[in-house]
Amino acid sequence: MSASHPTTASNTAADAAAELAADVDAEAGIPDQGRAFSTEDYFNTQRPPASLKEKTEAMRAFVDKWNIDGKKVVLVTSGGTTVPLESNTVRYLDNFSAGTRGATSAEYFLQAGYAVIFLHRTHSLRPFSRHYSHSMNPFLDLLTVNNGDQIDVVPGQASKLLPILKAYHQAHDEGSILSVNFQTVNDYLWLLRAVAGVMAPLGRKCMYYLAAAVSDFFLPDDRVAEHKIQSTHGALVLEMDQVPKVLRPLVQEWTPEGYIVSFKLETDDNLLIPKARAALARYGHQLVIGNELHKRKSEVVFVERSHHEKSRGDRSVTGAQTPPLASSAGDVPGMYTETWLRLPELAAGRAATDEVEIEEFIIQALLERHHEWIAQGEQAQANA
Ligand code: 9Z3
Repeated sequence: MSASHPTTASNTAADAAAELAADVDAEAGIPDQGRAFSTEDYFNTQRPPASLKEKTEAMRAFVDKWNIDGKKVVLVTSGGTTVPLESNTVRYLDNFSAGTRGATSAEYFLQAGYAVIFLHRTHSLRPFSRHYSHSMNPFLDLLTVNNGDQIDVVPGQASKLLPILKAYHQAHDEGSILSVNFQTVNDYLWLLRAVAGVMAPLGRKCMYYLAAAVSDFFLPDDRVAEHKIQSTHGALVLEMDQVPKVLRPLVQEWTPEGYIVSFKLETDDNLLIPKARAALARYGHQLVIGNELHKRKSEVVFVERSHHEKSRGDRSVTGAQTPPLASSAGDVPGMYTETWLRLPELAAGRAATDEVEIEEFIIQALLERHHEWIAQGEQAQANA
């Protein structure tokens, strides 16, 4: 399968941004990764998942219902995508993510009055039930047998469970959460395009919160073995192609009015900000939230264009702290603003017994930004 690169003049800025990202990689000693499918080629050549139509219709019904009610809708993507090596899959490559970020964030969005489409990896953590995951906090440990045939909740556990149970029932009774699952990176890409088509009519009232850990590489359909790969053939040599960068069509074509937040995961602190900036330059969306793997639960950084640089009307941020950069590739002084959210500072003043989660503060900060994004759209309409 050969790669194809768009060559139209309109891609000059995008190409420059891609070059900028490649510069950051080169400086970090990351080799160039060969072939890339264009988004168009990808969808023209790769098979859609069998459930695409049914899931798209469920998402459409959900969005239509809440659009009539005037509710804001957020797409939360969560968990890692797989890349199967065989179509009768025994082995696959996986991207790291338990789904904690997505599941936790979905709860805070619901609390803030959003309707949530929760696009998640099969069997990854889910909103509400995540508090009682089988490995961290098995639910059987919450229960005791009383009088030989009654089930009671262990003393002290009921008060923790009650607010979770209430919020869970409220969301399900109102129908304000729709869970849609994916497994492979191919499922994810088709579903993302479908949901963007469904959410686009919401205009600025929709948000994309792209926390799923999405593979950068995949095996095209025509190179996936049908049956289990046999070890009798010796070493396994894999050549994978690059997944198309679908953030670009998402921002520019599929949902031009949506407020789009992507996450950038790095394991090298020094790459976090340059890579987040490169993503903003490349795709032109509103916000990149950077997180380093080991510190992801206690600190994140919001990277966005500074007020005077914003082309899509996003808000300015104050109180920015910019750590030293490993790379200055593509930096124009003052072009980007970084705001760090650090849990110990944010949780100061809370009771020591409170379990404080960084997602609470992430969502709080996003609500303001999304509100302003909507207000700017209304203002622009009034001026037109
Ligand atoms: C993230 O960075 C998420 O915050 C985590 C959450 C995957 C770290 P957990 O589920 O982990 O709480 O265990 N998600 C985005 C990862 C990603 O694939 N980003 C791409 C990249 O870094 C850009 S879309 O290149």
